[in-house]
Amino acid sequence: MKSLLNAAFLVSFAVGATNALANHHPGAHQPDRVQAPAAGQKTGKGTGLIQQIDQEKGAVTIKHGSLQGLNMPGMTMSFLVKDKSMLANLQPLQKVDFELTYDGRTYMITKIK
Ligand SMILES: [Cu+2]
Repeated sequence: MKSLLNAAFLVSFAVGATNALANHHPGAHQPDRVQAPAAGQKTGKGTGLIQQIDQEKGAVTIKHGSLQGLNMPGMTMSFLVKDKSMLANLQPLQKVDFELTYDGRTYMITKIK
């Protein structure tokens, strides 16, 4: 009985975590143990149009299509880049292909061109 309750608890937790990920703006911080086992860091890739570049912050705003691997629909949002030098050759309205990681909290572009 106890394990059944635990299972139900975990399932409802997992559903909550999945919903948060689908919205991709999790409201509350989720404890690390809630993350799917072996998920760790996820990777994804996508295509989009540069909207804005923030050299100081090391971020780029991209109007992107759905992201492969990350369950994210198309939208306009800001991403951090792994290295600010990656922003050097980018300009607004440029079409880019990019790869990124998601560690449960932060989306980080690792490749963009
Ligand atoms: Cu997005």
